[in-house]
Amino acid sequence: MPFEAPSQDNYDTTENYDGGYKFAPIEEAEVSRAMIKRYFDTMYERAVSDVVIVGAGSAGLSCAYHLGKTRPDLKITIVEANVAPGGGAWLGGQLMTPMVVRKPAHLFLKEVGVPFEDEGAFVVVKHAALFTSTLLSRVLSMDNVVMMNATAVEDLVIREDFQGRQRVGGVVTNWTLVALNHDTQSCMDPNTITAPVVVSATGHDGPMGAFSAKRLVSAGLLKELGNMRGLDMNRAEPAIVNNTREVAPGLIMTGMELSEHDGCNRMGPTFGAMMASGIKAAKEAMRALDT
Ligand code: AHZ
Repeated sequence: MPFEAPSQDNYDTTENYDGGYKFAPIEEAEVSRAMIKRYFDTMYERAVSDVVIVGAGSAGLSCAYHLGKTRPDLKITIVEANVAPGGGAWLGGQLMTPMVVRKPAHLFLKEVGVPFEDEGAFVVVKHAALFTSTLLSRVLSMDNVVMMNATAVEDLVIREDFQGRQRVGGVVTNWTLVALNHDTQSCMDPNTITAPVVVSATGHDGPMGAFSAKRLVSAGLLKELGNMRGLDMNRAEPAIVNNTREVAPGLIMTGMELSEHDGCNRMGPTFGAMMASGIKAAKEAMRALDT
C-alpha cells in the first residue's frame, strides 16, 4: 500500500525529534532505481546536447548561468572532472576565504544575488564559497542545465565539416577515476556527447587543466601553446575577457585556459574576469549556434 506522507500538522518538528520521528518505509532497490533511472535517462538524453561546457569553475559556471538564463530552449550539459564543482572559486587566494571582484564585474554578483562589501574600485564577497554555492544553485535549478561531475573530458570529437575543415563536434567522456587509470587497466573505452558548440573552461595548466588547449596542439589545430605569463592583474583581466572567443571551429574558450592558449598573464585572486569571460563565452556560443 503506498505510504501517505504525514501532514505537517502531525509532524510538528518541535515534538517528533524526541524519539518519535518516523520515516516513510523504503526498499533499498527503490533508492538505486530512483538514482539510476534519472542519471541514465539524463545521459541518454544529453548524448546529443546543444552546448557542452567543460569545467565548472568560476568561468564555466558564469557561462552556464548566462547561457541557461538567456536561452532556456538549449540543452546545456556541464562536464566536471572533480567530485566538487567550483574549481578554484571556493577560496579567494592563498587559502583565504574573501573573494575580490573588480568593478564592473560586480554587476554579475548583483544579478546572481551574491552580497558584497563595496571598496570603491572593487568589491569583496565575505566568503568565496558564498559566490560559488549561490551561482551553482542558480545554475543547477535551471531546467535546461545538467551537470555530470566526477566525469572527465578525455578527448574532443573532431570531424571534418563540409568545407573539409577540422571542427570540434563534441567531447569524449569517462568517469574521472577511469580516465586517471587507463595505464593500469584494460578495456576502459570512453563515451561521447556530441554538440555543435563546446565551451572549454578547464583553467590553467595543472593535473587536468588547459585540457582543450593542449589537445588542440596535439591534434594539429593549434601550432603551439602560448603558455601562461607572470602575474599582472591590470593586464591579465581585460586580456582574458577580450580573448574569449571561438578558438577553433566549434570550440569556444573561456577563463584561465585562455592564458595557456594565448600566452596571457595571470591575475591571481581577482575573479571579475572569470565572470565577464564566462558571459562573453555564452554570447559567443549563441552567436556560433545562430550561424
Ligand atoms: O576540475 C576542473 C575545474 O573544476 C575542471 N576540469 C579541468 N579539466 C577537465 C576535464 N574534464 C572536465 N578534462 C575539467 N573538467 O575545470 C575546472 C576549471 O576551474 P578553474 O577554477 O581552475 O578555472 P577558471 O578558469 O574557471 O578559473 C580560474 C581562476 C583563477 S586561476 C588564477 C591564477 O592562477 O592567477 N586566477 C584566477 C581568478
